[in-house]
Amino acid sequence: MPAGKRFKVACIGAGNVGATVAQYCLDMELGDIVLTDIVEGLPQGKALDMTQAGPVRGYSCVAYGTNDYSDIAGSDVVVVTAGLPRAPGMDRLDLLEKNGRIMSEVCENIGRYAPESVVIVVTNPLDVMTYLALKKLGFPPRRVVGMAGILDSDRLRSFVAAELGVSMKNVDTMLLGSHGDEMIPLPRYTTVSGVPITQLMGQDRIDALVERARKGGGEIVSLLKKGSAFYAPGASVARMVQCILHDERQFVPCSAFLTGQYGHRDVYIGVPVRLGKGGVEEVLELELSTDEQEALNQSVEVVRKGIEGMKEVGVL
Ligand code: TXD
Repeated sequence: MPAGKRFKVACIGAGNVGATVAQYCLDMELGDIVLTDIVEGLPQGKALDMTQAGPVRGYSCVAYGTNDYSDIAGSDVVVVTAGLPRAPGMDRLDLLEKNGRIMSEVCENIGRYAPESVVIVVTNPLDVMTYLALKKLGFPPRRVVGMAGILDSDRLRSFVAAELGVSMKNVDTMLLGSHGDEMIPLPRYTTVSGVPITQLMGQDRIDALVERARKGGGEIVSLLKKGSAFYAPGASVARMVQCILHDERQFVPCSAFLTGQYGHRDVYIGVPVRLGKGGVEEVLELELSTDEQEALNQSVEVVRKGIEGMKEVGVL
């Protein structure tokens, strides 16, 4: 980056998650934000409000709201949260078609105005939408990555910390597979300051915490009644933005394109990656037990069905 120039982060979709990503990115002083949405006034209002928090929070970066895609020009990172939630009566294919069409339109504009960016996809169904984004953008796969694993792992970290009465900062974990119900925890890689939790609690407690993390999104949806989680998802995306812009090369779980790793190719699934300036710099292959490999294969099958579904409805 030339001296004196700030990074630029575009958030496409200024709803709950998009706006929270923007807010965390500003607070972390990662760069200036462009918030865009199809709803007129929404991104403008939220951007103005966020910028006005700057003097109190002590950041110099600003947010700009727009309904015009050309304003994302030159963005270093583009975060896509645009989409519709699954409404009552809408089946899986309906949602795939609707969000697939939105994703296609969004990607056409990213390709036109921010062709050098790293794109982080957040819209559900996550692995399927990230695959669609890759195909529509035609970017190298390392520059198209999905967010889900950091969120699932952060949920598990918070539950483990509460259970053991230790700081959340001391708990680390790695997991695989799709988002939520399909996640594959790796308790032997879940540690408190390097000590595996398998040495700190019984298998029954580990199972209970993993189950709660797996259903973590649903637990929040049923409490909120309307809408879904956005603070932890927003924080998880902001951490990915930070890894990329600051070339941190953190080892984190993300939805990444496989080219033979774990026995799969031409599909997106949650795996450990090294995340840095170029996006996904490497997919790390862990040794898996037979059960874990089997669970990953099943997760991949679900994603493949989603990809087939998009072909059925003519989005892909
Ligand atoms: O872990 C994860 N990946 C997730 C995914 C965690 C949380 C949320 N997850 C998914 O993200 C969720 O299932 C949705 O598919 C997205 C966005 O969730 P959010 O809670 O932010 O939804 P909102 O508040 O409904 O915001 C969506 C916005 C809304 O303002 C729409 O007007 C806008 O998307 N939208 C568009 N913006 C731009 N362009 C187009 N075409 C468009 N269509 C809708």
